[in-house]
Amino acid sequence: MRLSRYFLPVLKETPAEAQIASHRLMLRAGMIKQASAGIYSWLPLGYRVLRRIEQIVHEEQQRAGHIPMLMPTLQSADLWRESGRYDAYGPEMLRFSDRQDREMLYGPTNEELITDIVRANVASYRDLPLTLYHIQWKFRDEMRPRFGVMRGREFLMKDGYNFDLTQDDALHAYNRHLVTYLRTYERMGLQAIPMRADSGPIGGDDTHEFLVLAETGESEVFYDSAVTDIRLGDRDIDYDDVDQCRAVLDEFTSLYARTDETHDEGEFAQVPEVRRRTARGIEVGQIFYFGTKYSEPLGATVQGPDGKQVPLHMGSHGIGVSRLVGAIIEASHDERGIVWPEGVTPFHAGIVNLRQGDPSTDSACDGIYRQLEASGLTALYDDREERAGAKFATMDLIGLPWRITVGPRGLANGQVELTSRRTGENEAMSPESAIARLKEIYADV
Ligand code: P5A
Repeated sequence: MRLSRYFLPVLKETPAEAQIASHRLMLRAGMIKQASAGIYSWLPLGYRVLRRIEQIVHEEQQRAGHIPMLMPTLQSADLWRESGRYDAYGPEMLRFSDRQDREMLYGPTNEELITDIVRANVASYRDLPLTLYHIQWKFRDEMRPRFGVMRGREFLMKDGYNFDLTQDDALHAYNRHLVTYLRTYERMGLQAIPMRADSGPIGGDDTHEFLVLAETGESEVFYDSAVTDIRLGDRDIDYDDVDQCRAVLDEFTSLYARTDETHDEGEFAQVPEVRRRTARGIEVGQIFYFGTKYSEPLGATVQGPDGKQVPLHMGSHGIGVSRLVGAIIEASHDERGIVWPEGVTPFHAGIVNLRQGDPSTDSACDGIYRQLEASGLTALYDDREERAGAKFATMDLIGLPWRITVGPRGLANGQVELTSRRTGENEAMSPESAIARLKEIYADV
């Protein structure tokens, strides 16, 4: 993409309404624009990051055999009456009527809708296990929407639902989701710690939230610092292997790590004092096992191996896709702007032409741009007639992890500069070497 033809409305001033870094930077970098309280338009740069995050979520869900689909945003109140949640959900649910006076709502979550699909179409234990998911906008009329996309009213969620014959099978699905989530967050350059939490309006006994530690996080968390040393890394996980998934859950959840909802001072006191931590965290996902809470009232049963009808064991699992954009920025920025992890960057590299209009720099930039795109890497080429300082400031603000700078002096020696946004390190090399280096870097992402 050539910047002269793109739509990147960066702001010079720091917006007064934004209290935390990610919100400020998303506004300044022209990623979002508020439409009304807690509701945002995703401008082109923000939309690219959102799509990258969705892509990673899709890949990791499908790696585990979970099946993508799409349910609507609007739902009928009738289904929620069947489950008993229509009245229980309270003022966070946006309710309205259509022209036929049918009561409708904007879905805050989809347990009822998916259970309705499954009860109509799954009749036998032979059709199980089944995990369906979608990535769809939700609406929750939060009392205090704040921090930009972190706590929106309209927000994008990946929500997945498992249907199993037995509690054991459903607990395997729970563990399997935990592993997929760990991998998903690590690919985004994040450490998200599973912490025992409260199940709130979704219900059930087993639930973990995934928290990214950050001073600006909304949740208070208590944990054993040793939990921050554990990584999933690139271990090969067989998602059908019950013991292997269980072992990962045990490894990640046996040390003390809880949100304030389930915190227990007595148990926390058992953690060696030097490792006891109280901090804040951003909740980027949550998994639930709730058994037959929805399948029983909605009559979602299957015929078991013995011929008897049994209610399905279920769980649901959510990732805050739009919130993740903010969480990643909270975890990765500096005083000049965003620093995107390679996994989610909106463009793989920026190209800065230090002397626009000079035939040699123009043609070198064009060549680099074409070669990057031909190798499947995306580039944002700053081809505007601007001062070098202004071009660097824009690149730093929008946070592309790598920048190729092309100036007449270097080019006279056949060299350009490759700069890391994270470390600020510069290296002079030929355009071919810079392209080869970027290919190498992104091959592992
Ligand atoms: C699990 C999937 C559920 O709704 N039902 C379907 C279950 N879980 S949850 O924890 O309530 O939400 C899942 C994730 O969505 C994000 N989230 C939000 N993001 C931005 N703004 C909000 N107002 C908001 N509310 C929830 C969180 O990341 C949460 O973990």
